[in-house]
Amino acid sequence: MAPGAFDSKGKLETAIAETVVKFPRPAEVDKFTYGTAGFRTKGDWLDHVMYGMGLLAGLRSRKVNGQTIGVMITASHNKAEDNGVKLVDPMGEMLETDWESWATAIVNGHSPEETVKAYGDVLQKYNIDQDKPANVIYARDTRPSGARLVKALEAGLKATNVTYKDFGILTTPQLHYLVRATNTQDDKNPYGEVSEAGYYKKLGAAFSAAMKNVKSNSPVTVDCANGVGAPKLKEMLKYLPSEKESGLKINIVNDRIEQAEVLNKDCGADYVKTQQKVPQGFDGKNYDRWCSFDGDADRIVYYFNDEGPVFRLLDGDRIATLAATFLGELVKKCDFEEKLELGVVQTAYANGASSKYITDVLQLQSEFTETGVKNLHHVAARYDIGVYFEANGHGTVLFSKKALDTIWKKEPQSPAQLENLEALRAATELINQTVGDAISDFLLVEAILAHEQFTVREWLGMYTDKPNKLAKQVVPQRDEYKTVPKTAEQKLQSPEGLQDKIDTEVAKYREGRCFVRASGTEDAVRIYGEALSSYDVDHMVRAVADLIEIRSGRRG
Ligand code: 16G
Ligand code: MG
Repeated sequence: MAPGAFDSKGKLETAIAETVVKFPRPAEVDKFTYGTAGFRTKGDWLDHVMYGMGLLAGLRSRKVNGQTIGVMITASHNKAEDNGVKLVDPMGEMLETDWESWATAIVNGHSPEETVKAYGDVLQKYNIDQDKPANVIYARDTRPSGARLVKALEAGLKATNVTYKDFGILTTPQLHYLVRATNTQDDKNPYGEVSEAGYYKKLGAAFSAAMKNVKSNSPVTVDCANGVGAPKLKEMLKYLPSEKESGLKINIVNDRIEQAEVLNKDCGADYVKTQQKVPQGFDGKNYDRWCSFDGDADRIVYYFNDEGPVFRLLDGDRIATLAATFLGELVKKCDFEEKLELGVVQTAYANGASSKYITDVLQLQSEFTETGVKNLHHVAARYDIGVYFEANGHGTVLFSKKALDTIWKKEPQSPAQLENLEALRAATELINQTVGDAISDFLLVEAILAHEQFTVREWLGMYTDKPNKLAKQVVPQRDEYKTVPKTAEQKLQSPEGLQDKIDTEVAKYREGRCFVRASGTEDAVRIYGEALSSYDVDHMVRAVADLIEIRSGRRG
């Protein structure tokens, strides 16, 4: 490399400087930050960010010896005018945390020189050889701004000599699947075919295997949030056993992707979970089984109307306990010579009754991490079988290499054991190992309900939720609210003295648990509380909210 030049030809700095000016920073944004789920803001303001992510994706690929990196353009459950972007690492997992600050640095340059410098800083920091190959694949959800943003991304990729492929419109988990499939093509056990059809084939075959000896309690209705989940689930149906074979009838509602403004509007997983109500378009009778995907189909929640009608939610905690029960039983029945350790990972927002059920009834290990999928994912990966779910419906199950070897090598000792082994094997194929996936989780839940012959009522009856409340309090400066490390965000270390006051308040309530943490996505703090009765919860959460308001007022 020539002194001071990024590549052997010495042309790269000029290429970046000349192209970045075509995607100027929007005046409206002071600073972009790569948060829990990447960059996310109004689609109109993201061209510059997208260009920068093209640069960073190429750097990341070169850093990992040319393995393929993914770029997903989506704003998940946000309104249609928003958009966002996140990078996917080689095994389909979220971008390594250390690189988030580089993402922030590379998109916040105020001049072409600053962007070039940020690029050079990454090259230098990781000793990256710019002349080596780089590979990137990308996809986007159904948002109107997606097609334009792709152009900005491609400009960043072209400027830095990256080989790239556009996979068009996909769900977020499909892109994660493709990244892993691409990077394992030459392995003994490739993750799957590198195509959208490969995804459906893999899941379809696994679902057929899982349903081989059982029949479903039909039907189920899926609210697709008027997002990308709708066309993709419709495509998935073509690869599933027929209604006659499986007993499962799948209805799809909220599939109007051509009307951008209805995306996530009064529907979808986030709406149902936060509003605790059925979505727009709901026409179910009591006890009808419904579920909702979010806008990019990486989250799912189930629900039904009970007598009354009373709305009943079967959220991520319920899916985690259902999956852990099912997998735990199968592992026991398969009687492996080698012990497989099963654990369930949740965040502090998990209902206490679900955690108690995991430890006391299922006798499994239960752990808590900080909010955000990447945090749960890493802890779950330490188990042979690690189930992780956030209450909001994002989660999956991870199988270690040891678990997979054990499960696939075992010689069944009886026809009954063979059946259990086949069901377990099917589960390892059905579950997306890279990230929470609404389509994959949906098929898993449907297969489990068929195996257990559970109605939604019986599923709900596994345990009784503790009365709880999640409140939000807007504060002048949310970053003042910092939590003590390794407490799963349940203790504040600042503002000083506030945690003591919260503790004093919470101690007044029977079986009270309450914590405050700054949101990573909104200018507010969240207050979560649980206690023996709804009356207690309401009072406790209000009292804690008052403590925060008094503080904010003082600042004011
Ligand atoms: C992001 C996270 C989600 C988390 C949520 C918390 C990913 C892909 N998404 O959407 O897992 O539950 O943030 O939001 O990690 P909050 O910080 O506003 O409470
Ligand atoms: Mg999402």
